[in-house]
Amino acid sequence: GTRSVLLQASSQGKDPALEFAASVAAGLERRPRSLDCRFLYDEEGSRLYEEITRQPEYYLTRTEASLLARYAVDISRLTGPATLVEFGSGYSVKTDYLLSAYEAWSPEVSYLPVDVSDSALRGAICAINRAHPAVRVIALHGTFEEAFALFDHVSPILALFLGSTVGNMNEEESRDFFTRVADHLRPGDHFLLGVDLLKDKGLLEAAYNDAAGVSAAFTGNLFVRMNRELGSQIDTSGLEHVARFDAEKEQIEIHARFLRAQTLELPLLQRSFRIEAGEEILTEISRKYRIETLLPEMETVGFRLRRLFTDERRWFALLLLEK
Ligand code: AVJ
Repeated sequence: GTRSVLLQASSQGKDPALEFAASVAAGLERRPRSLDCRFLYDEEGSRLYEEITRQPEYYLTRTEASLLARYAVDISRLTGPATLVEFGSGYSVKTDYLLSAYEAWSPEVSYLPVDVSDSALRGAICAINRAHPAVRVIALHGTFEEAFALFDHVSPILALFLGSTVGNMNEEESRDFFTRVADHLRPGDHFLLGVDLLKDKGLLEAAYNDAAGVSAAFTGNLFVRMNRELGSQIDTSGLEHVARFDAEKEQIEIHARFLRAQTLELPLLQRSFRIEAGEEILTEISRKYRIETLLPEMETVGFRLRRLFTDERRWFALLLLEK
């Protein structure tokens, strides 16, 4: 609709392929080797993740969606009218419940989704224009960091960080991120945070190793993307998806294991990397949370809890926080 816009964040001047190559090179120089999970979300990766969310083993999205369906109206009453700013919005499927609830205050809700996938943002704009014609969508294609500039122009805000996306960040990264969110909100603004809770290892590992193989395809797609965009010349049939729960770190760790030795080329940087047979490259972590440790962390950075919503099995939690 004419009320919606898609903004491209500051990437002007930078060459995306060169930035991608530099990130891959930095990751392959690290020990253990790892890649930035942000690059999992090209058009095909965003589509595959959406397919993961529909797998029977992947309880996260379904559980969070049922919490939002049940509590969206309560959340909107607790915050009052607000502009919704969503970090890592993807296709904005779950946001639908919140948009409906906030439309009760006034149909002219503003919604600012922020994502690194512009295909997902385009999909979200189409779906929202259809389902919520009065909602004004101002989509930002960029990183979370680039989104903070928007905060100064909007008030009051309900910032959304759903789906346990925070689980992709390590402890230090998430503390920095929460601090940045708190610093950019004003007193009376809110932050709705969705987190996957610590649970039985079998259930966790099943969620990241679905029988249909969609999780494996999602991991493999990162290398397909590298071949296409960077000319990395990886034989992707020689890769295996490995996801296991580290009980001590309380996180799922996802790797691509190289079944055979290969050389990964980065012609843009004129570099190549030897990967040994059996070597594993970390593509993502997915941290699992305890309310009793997360809440004090949120309080330390300047939030107070308005309400905690969780399901009967205590698999997933939504924290409604106030600045
Ligand atoms: C999008 C980060 C929430 O960690 O559960 C799912 C990503 N990767 N299966 C998660 C993911 C493989 C997902 N998050």
